Amino acid sequence: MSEEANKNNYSADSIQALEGMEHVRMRPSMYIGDVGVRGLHHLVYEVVDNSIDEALAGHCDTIDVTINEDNSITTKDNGRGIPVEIHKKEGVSALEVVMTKIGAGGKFDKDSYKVSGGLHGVGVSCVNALSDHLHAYVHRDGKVWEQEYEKGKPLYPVKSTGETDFRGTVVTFRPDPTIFQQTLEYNYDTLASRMRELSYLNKGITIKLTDKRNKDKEGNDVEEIFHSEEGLKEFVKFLDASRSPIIGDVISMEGEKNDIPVEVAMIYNDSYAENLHSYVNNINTHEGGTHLSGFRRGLTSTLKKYADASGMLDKLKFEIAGDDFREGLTAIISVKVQEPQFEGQTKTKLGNREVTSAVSQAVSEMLENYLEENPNDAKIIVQKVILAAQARHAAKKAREMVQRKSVMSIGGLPGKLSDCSEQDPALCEVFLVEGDSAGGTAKQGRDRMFQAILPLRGKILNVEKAMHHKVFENEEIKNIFTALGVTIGTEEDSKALNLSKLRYHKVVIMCDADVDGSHISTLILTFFFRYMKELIEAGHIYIAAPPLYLVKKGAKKQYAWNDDQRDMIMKEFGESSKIQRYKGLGEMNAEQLWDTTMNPEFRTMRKVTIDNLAEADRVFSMLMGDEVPPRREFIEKNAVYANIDA
Ligand code: 0RA
Repeated sequence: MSEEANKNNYSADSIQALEGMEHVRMRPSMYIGDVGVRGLHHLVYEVVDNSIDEALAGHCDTIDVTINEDNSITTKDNGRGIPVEIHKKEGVSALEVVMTKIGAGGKFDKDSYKVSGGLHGVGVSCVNALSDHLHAYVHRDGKVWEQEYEKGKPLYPVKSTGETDFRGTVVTFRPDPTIFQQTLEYNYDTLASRMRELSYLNKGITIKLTDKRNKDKEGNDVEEIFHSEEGLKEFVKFLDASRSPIIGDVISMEGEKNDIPVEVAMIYNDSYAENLHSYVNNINTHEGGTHLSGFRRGLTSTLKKYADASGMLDKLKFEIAGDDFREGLTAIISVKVQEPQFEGQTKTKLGNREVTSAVSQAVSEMLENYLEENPNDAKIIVQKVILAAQARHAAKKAREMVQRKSVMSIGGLPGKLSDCSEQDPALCEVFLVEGDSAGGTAKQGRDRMFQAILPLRGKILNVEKAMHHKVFENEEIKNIFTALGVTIGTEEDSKALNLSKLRYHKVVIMCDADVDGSHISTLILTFFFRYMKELIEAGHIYIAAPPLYLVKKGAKKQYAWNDDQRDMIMKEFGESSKIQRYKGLGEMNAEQLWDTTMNPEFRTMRKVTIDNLAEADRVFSMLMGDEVPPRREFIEKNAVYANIDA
């Protein structure tokens, strides 16, 4: 429809708006990714992003997010309030336009500093379309304005309902159960970790999260306040709390290059892992992109120049590679880009070319200054880089050994692997089983057609604290690599895993349901997270869920996976039912293990997913790092599976 026709044809236009909203309801995944747990939480992020935009524009500093008792969500900000006057083009209140027109996005003013706006940038109208009820309150110019909607349709025109001293926007929405069929239940921790992340990425803003469904010891609503004065600098400290820094403080900078705001914070620790997290407009760019390349380029060139000039590299017999500069580095790069181009499989890779040099220049300047002013730290960093280069050479040799083995056919498979007969990897599963005896039971119990068993001996190596070549030399880890058939790229910048030869599309970690077992599954998961993240991201990693109890009465028996289930079964069976608590897989016979844990028809397995990479990184470093108390507390509180979805 042309602009001209648009102006004089409100009704046609509102029909179009309606069609837009209908389209969101018909194809919700196109707008919010999916209609499962992720999509449900995405609704909250979408609304909060609008409030963050207000904050970035300098009009808002406080955002309240409340999970109500009925799992509806209320957000409140002290921004300018969504405009309510009649929108010239549409002939209705601007509030109604913002709430019912897909793509209106909210900001009519092109010059406004809008850079946030959600992963899909779809706007609050999308949330409205996917809610069976939404109530908007605008406090503006001394008046309260309201409008309610059902499935995105206004129930009445915007009306003024009172006076107010407050200024801002309050939105309550209830996700539509006919859309979100999998679950309507909000996860407090998921929302909390996103709000914490947002508060670090946008320093100075206060975000309060309240959960009205749960009370603390005093009987008050569970509540957390997220606020960061130092932004990324604090974020890095938070992520690295369980690691030991080797330099005095977090190196940080913030500035603008070619109109692109760039913020960077980084620190070196005594681990061997590289933890880079990058954000564009507050969105975690899992797949990296031009800003990350810019960071790498700036870091490498500046450190290399410094190291060369220092003479410390003179006796080194081989070249230093880019990777060597990033061992033990934790860094966050955050840029704001007006028109971001997202590429890649999950559309989380920044494509804008101009960003590379902006970030690279900013990082170079920041680092040059720092190295100049902190010669001791500079020396420590260069020494660490040299050590990393030496270790890399050793690791390369070890890795080539693994690779040579995995290229070989059956002869190269680990002796302990009991393979399946099916050839199509899409149909095959491999169980990584704790201990040889449970391995034996699993081997008897499995369906050998499509299920393979790889027993792992005792505790596998804690990769969080091991140098790379130690990891590749480890017997159990070599077995995992060769059994799975995956290889690692050897090219600089393409350490990517080669999944094309993956021999099983389901890799199932099967451990005892006790503290030791969960520790071992965490060790295995840590290995996958650090060395085969692609397997997790592609959804190939699962955790088996063996039952905790067997309830028996006479000939009747039933398994229970938690205390509630156990109690229900006991009630059903009545007096004198007997409970057996399974302490380990070893207490089950082959048939029981098949029935409860391995048979695809009856088992429950949990697919491992990563919601929030930065948080997962922090959790793994904490669980597997040096400091015992936070680990113990975490394991006791969360039984390890904090970041694992069903
Ligand atoms: C459109 C225009 C303006 C602000 C907003 C929308 C706005 C949207 C949301 C959503 C949640 N909180 C919000 N706060 C503001 C600009 C307002 C003006 O120019 O006065």
